[in-house]
Amino acid sequence: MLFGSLAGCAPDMRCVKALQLTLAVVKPDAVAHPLILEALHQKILQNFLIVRKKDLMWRTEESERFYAEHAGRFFYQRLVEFMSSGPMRAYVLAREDAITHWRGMMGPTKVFRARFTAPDSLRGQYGLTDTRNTTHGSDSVQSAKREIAFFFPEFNADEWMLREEPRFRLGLTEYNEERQIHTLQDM
Ligand code: 3AN
Repeated sequence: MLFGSLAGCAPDMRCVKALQLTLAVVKPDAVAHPLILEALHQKILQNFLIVRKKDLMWRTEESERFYAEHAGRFFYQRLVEFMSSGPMRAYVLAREDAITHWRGMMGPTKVFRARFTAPDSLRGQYGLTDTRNTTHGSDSVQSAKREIAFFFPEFNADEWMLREEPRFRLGLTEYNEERQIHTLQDM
């Protein structure tokens, strides 16, 4: 199943195994359309606990730094310009298998392939081109750590795992409508 409740968790969001964090980004092509942005937020909410959320816009330098590993590839310049062309939304998401689940929800990088092989995926539904492909997601534990720190330098993931993860895992959270994130219930 592509979308659903949190794996390993009861319907009330209590989970057995430790939660994992990932970085999810809604790219400028999707943020430009409020209805798509809202649909993506609702899908995220059905599948993850939202630990942090931030609306932001990059300068070219940040875009170049984030995608440095792709420097020299034919799509690099296009990618860098696109990612600094308009507002984005970044999330720190939690769930037991956060990295692979979000990658699965996104679907293949290439939109043509996404439309045919994973039509219900986010890129299959909303992707415009191979560059303007709606969302980004970390592809490993190491990249999640690096990318979360890149977008949320003020967020200490180790500290969160130590102090908040146990209570998030137990479902002791509530969704804050105003901030659009999950927060710990008052003790
Ligand atoms: P993914 O985002 O699926 O992990 P990566 O890391 O290979 O894919 O590529 C990073 C970004 O570079 C993609 N999200 C996409 O915007 C862009 N990109 C990758 N491959 C291509 C391509 N063949 N043509 C145009 N843009 C591409």
